[in-house]
Amino acid sequence: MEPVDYIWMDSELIEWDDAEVHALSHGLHYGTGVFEGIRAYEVNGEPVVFRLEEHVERFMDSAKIMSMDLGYSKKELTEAIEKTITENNLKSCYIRPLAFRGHGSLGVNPKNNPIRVIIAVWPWGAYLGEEALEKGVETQTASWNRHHRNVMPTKAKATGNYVNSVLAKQAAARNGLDEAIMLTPEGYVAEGSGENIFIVRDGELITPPKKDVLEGVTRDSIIQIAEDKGYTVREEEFTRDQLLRADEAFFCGTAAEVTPIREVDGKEISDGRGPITEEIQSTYMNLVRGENSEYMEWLHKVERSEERRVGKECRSRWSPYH
Ligand code: PPE
Repeated sequence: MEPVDYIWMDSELIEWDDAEVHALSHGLHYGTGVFEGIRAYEVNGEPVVFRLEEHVERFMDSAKIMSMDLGYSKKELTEAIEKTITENNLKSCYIRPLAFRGHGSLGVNPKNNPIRVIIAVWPWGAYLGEEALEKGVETQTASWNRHHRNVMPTKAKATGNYVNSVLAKQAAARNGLDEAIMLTPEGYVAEGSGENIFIVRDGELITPPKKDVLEGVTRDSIIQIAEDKGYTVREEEFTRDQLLRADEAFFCGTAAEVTPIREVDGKEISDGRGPITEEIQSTYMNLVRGENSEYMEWLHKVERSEERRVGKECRSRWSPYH
């Protein structure tokens, strides 16, 4: 990870090296946090954020599910993200908003643990490697299931949810593979450790239904792109063997963008990047870079303003850290 100058913490820009938290933060002990993953791409020399509004909304929804009062409005969070990008002089970057319960008391019930909000940005290249975008990745189905919807709040992008993603990813890495594919507790294909998944069969796209997966912003974008191209997209449960006999398969996510899946459990799905995957991938990459006028409403131009309000002077809630 390449350090940048500042991380936004509780309304202030803090030097990268100083952006530390207390060892007794509740979020560290119990996974009480929510986060987002967002990307800005350089368009005409300026940073443009892909579907920023949807990501900020999901961040706020995740916080609501976790009973965390962020203390910032959608507008304030949007401006804070813009400020963090521009103050770090970045054009294209990954953006990681994170909210967690800080220190105060310990014990499962968070009683006196102020909500901390940070926004970090840094340059992040291809999530699964540059080569993967062209040649695809090798995967295995994970022995760890995706969470059952009554076990964890799967619609919240909660930090604690990611424990099983980490376990699944580590197991895949130990086997020399790039990524894990997680199944639902009922045994259907759900998603990657940090991506949604699509298969292509007989010219149609199929992706697991929303009830079992994180409602990915990229997933939603791909459905719209594919339908606009005239493809049928079905949001439907499919099994591990349906995945194995697919004509093509790919992951999608903010970090992973559109990454072809070449192999699952030692079996070849397609020889590198299949034709429909390639078409969807190139359309996606063109549109996030502002090269497709049909999807301009998904691009949020970052305003650089000296008058920006979110800063030390307008911290909107009490914090013990300042
Ligand atoms: N499923 C999971 C489990 C997931 O973590 C992500 C994003 C997605 C689907 C796709 O969602 P979206 O980005 O809205 O299209 N994973 C984020 C974090 C990855 C990480 O390693 O950290 C991301 O892509 O930013």
